[in-house]
Amino acid sequence: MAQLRAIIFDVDGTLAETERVGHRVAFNQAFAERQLGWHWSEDHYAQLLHIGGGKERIRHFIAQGAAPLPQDWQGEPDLLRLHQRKNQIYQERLDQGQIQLRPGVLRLMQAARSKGVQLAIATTSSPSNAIALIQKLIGPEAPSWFTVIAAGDMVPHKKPAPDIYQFTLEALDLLPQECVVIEDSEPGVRAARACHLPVIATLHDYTRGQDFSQANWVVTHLGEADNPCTVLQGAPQTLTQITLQDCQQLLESGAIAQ
Ligand code: XBP
Ligand code: MG
Repeated sequence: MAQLRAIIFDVDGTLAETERVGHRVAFNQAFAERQLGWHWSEDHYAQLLHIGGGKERIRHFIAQGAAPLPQDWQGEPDLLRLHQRKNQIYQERLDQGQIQLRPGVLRLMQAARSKGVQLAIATTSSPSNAIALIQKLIGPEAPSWFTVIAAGDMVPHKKPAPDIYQFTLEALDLLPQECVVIEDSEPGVRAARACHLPVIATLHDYTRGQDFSQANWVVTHLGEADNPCTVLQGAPQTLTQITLQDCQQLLESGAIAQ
């Protein structure tokens, strides 16, 4: 019988709602400092989130042709500087306490640790952003909770490509049927399912309209005793919190074969 050995967490949107008040605001501040005259509204950013990776998102925005480029724009070196500055601002916002963990995330991580179930991270964002978020929102020593922190440019292609989940599985040295993935976005779900990993999607305002038909279970969030989640797809309707037993039940339901 399939035994749960690891829970693999996405970061942005899954551990915390980082995009709206974190990355998006930081992108806009970096654009303003460089006097680019660009601004990503909440609605526009929701569309741009289909492009995984901050550098890739800026490249896509420029390629669309709607972004005026200044005369002194030096192409890729400027883009990389802009992205680096965005990440500095993002990490400052984390330090200022602008971003919090989503319900149930810490509870499920602590339960996994107490039962010897490994934890891993598979994110499109950079390793430094992922580690900064974990240290700030969980604790300075918390990166050591994770057997693998797979992030950003460690792989050639970002979500929805399967690369980051393939990398994580190989680093864990586990089979898909021994793991459960927690995601928040359609590209993330597609990436994990392409590796035959079972996926629980936790929605939020930015991703609610996306296509989650490939996710095994869809819930509003992971749930707490005093803040129950609502089941939107797949899981037993009575479920109010995602526990280790629920993750085990998902594996036993044969999710990977679907
Ligand atoms: C979400 C992303 C990231 C962030 C920005 O990643 O697509 O690109 O928006 O991060 P995930 P970077 O949900 O996989 O955690 O600018 O560092 O790419
Ligand atoms: Mg995400």
